[in-house]
Amino acid sequence: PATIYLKDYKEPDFLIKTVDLTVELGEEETIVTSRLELTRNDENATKLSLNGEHLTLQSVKMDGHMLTPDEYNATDEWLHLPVATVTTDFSLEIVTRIKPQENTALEGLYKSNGNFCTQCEAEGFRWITYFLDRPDVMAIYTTTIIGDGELYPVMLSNGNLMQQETLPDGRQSVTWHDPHPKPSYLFALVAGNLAVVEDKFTTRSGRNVKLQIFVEKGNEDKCDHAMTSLKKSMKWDEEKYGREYDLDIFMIVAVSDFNMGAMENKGLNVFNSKYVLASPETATDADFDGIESVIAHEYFHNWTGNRITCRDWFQLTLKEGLTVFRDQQFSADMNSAAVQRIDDVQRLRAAQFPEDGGPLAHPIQPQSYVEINNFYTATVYEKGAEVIRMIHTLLGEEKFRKGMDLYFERHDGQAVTTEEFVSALEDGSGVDLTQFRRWYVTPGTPEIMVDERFDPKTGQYKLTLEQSNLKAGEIFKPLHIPLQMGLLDEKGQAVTFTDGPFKGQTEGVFDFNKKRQSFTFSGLSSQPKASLFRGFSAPVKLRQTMSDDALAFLFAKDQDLFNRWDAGQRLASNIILKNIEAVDEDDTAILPAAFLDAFAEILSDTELDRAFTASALTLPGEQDIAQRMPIVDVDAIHKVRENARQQIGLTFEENWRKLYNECANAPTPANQPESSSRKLKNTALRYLIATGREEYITLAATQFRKSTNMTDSVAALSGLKDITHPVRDEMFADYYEKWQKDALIVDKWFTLQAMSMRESTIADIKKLMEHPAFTLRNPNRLRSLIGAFTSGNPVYFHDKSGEGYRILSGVISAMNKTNPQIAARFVAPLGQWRRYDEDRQALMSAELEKILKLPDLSDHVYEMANKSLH
Ligand code: HT7
Ligand code: ZN
Repeated sequence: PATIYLKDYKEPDFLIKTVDLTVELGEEETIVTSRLELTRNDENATKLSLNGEHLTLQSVKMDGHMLTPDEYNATDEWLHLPVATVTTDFSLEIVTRIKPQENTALEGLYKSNGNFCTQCEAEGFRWITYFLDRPDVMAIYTTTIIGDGELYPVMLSNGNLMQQETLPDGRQSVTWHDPHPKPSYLFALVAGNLAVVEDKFTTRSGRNVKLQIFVEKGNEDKCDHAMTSLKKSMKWDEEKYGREYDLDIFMIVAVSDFNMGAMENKGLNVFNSKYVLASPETATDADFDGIESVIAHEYFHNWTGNRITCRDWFQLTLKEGLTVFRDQQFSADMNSAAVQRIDDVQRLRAAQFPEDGGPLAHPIQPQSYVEINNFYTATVYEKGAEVIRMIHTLLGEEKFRKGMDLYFERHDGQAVTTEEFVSALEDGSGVDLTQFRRWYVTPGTPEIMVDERFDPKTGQYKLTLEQSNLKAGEIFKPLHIPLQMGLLDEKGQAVTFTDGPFKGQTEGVFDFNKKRQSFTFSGLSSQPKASLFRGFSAPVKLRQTMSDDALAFLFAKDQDLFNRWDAGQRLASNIILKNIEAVDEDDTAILPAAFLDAFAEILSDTELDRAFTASALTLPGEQDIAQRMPIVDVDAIHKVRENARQQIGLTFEENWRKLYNECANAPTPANQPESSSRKLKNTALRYLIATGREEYITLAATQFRKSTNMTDSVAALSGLKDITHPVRDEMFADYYEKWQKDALIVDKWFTLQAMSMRESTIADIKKLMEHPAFTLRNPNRLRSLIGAFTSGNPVYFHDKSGEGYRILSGVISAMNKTNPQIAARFVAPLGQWRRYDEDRQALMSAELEKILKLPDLSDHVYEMANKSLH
């Protein structure tokens, strides 16, 4: 397969001004007639090459003249047409036939539960018709959908509704027109027998916008939260960024078969139903949060992605990093900012750090790719968002807004590069970002070594930081890193700086832009404790040796809530790692007094937000701990972490019981959402179950039986999933019996079992793959079982028999042809093989080799497996 390089970018030879599409939907096949108005962009071009895949070409007309097959050249991927150099403007009419019913890849036009829908990002439009399918070709679209009005009463496309009629042959015809020029990846079409929930929003300049959410019939009562989230997002973007919506209608359609979370098509967002449908009985609090943030994310794309789009796919982070940053800001404003930040960083560390440390590492602006779908990664999205956040931190809120205003003003209606984005921020703010630009092209996570010196005689404290980045290799040059920090005195009070750029303040953002750099602070009476990279001000790994006591001190006292949480996580990881070294001699984790005291302090602090308390009292996950081991020992990590959980459960048993009862029965403190009480209550429940006492199994079972909300039901099941006990089987059976008709809830049932720690887990998973409700065809179902197993069950995925790896490679080979996008996404866990012992390395790489030998290997899977192996 060919590799595409950023350095080879060339403007298109021709541009498309208008697109007039007629899509005739049929039960066997769909006929697409595309009328294009084109114009020359390169005076020397003699050939127009249009992308097209999986299409049957019926006819081509140029300027009204029907071309004969010898006048064009159609291949599997292209339609080449000669164009005389004297021709400037011309028209084309292309008729193609496609089979959406047979489309299992969920790209282009496909059917989901009997409804037609599209997914065109990144290169799906070429599955619908021949086109210049690249984001720098922006055109105005008019779309007519024709089909059986009884089967498909709802027919939607981008823009505003122009006409709806019944044709003489009885078919329904609906025409939409989108006045905003857009790239083809933002095209959308939906047709089906769907229910609609409506609302409205008036923009601050007085435009009345109709809001519609289309769902399968019977789901109308599960749209309230999505609708509220949409209205909040629209208002927030006006207030925070001055961005208004620009059409008279905004539509969301929920579909059950979708490769990713959602898609920001202009005026017609298509969503995975997971990110729309919710009621307290059917969705957890985490699901509610997910919906709020994905609705916001897609809505915010209207300005960061749609009005201003990417010049080419190497610029993907231009829209994705920026939009993730904006949705994170939004969620922080809607909820507890500290908890939001903790969740965001946890996600980054869990998904992006391993990617950046492994064979699939790439800069947020990749320089080459084989298959662009493989670059919708945690790096482009989540690290991309951190890069924007660092610009925000360096500029400050006011200058950042000035920069963003200039970006919108300068580039509205254009397809641009990340360089143009950074220049606009620089010009709007007046802040030099020359060195900062290196973040865009540097792969790998910087590591920061810390050296501290205090001179009691002079009262001077000298902090020396050194940055390094193994992945950057030859191209390593120091990055411009915002160091947000403060100092704490011996009582834990914030120290006021007596000199330097932040004199008189207790916190500052320092420019750390050299390989090795010192920062000095004077006027101190004793050695301070430094609280570094507050709020996770840069996506770096801090390599700082700190005593348990020092970490416990920050855990208990730091003014910055994020760093308080982080100190607790570092402390717990240190302790677990120390215990792992001793695991062969003694199975019991030893939790030092410093840790238990700090834990007790947080446990009894009723002033803290309950959701924060829950996060602070949760031990780092097994994968977090694994990241700190040169060779990961999944079994030892699990054993020691579980021992620690049991010890914490037993040591604070009375506190957990009290907390459980308080959170379950007493009202939630004012200014905190109900969900924070559920989160803390269920944290307490997990520790109580960890004690091993039978009475808490009964408590979980009672919670499950009495629960009226999905959060508590799932938490109870999750608490029981690892035990072998009749109650466990009864609960899982009851749950399935009750919810078997609701796909999203059944997904949770699969996930919980995939993450079980019972000895029978591998056999159970194989059995579940044979379950009548399991299918490889639905990405949500696949992720719920196989995704949860590979990313959420390290012990059994890495079972020394190699069975976990074989399950995964079996799924990849089964999906390689039917849905290569999804198949490729499942390769990454095997790519981590170098992190494991020799036996596992051999087993994992053997599966990668097997995958590479598959007949008809897709480019998607090839690229991931090949990079993972070598
Ligand atoms: N921009 C959207 C990306 C997306 C996507 C990409 C490839 C294949 C399928 C896809 N579905 C959605 C989603 C987003 O980031 O907002
Ligand atoms: Zn996005």
